[in-house]
Amino acid sequence: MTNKVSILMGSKSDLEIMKKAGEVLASMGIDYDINILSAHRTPHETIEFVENSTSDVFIAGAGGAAHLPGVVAGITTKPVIGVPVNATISINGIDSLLSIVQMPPGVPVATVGIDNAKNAGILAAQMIAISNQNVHDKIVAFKKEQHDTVLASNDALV
Ligand code: RP5
Repeated sequence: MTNKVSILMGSKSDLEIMKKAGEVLASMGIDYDINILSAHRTPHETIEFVENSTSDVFIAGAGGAAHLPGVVAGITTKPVIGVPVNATISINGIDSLLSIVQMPPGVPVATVGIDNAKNAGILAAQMIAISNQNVHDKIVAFKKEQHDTVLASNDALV
């Protein structure tokens, strides 16, 4: 069975941020789809998409009154990772962050930092790596590269 991730965002204006999640997934060899679907502007299409999706993990990003990740989490039994986007209407991303992280008990959304779609991609990959050896190996390699880069930058200081 091929693992898959669905990336959703509330507006085209979120794309520059949200595409970073896709770049991580692609680098790990994980299949994904990416769609603009809004909790407020296209609620029926959002529900229909999530109900019909076979993805293992959802990544949802939105800004301002950022309800999309929570709505997705209310529909699916799969893990949902929320990305608070610092949109033009947003109050420095703080409104987006609080809208996404302050979910009611029973409907969790794993929330990453403001605009940090890269971490959403990594977290989704780590979830998939639990049962996918190829992705696990890629995560191990990613961590090693990150580790070596820090040590090399330290060595370059002197
Ligand atoms: C949210 O409103 C979207 O996720 C976006 O971050 C924000 C602004 O949307 P646009 O007015 O740019 O389409 O629903």
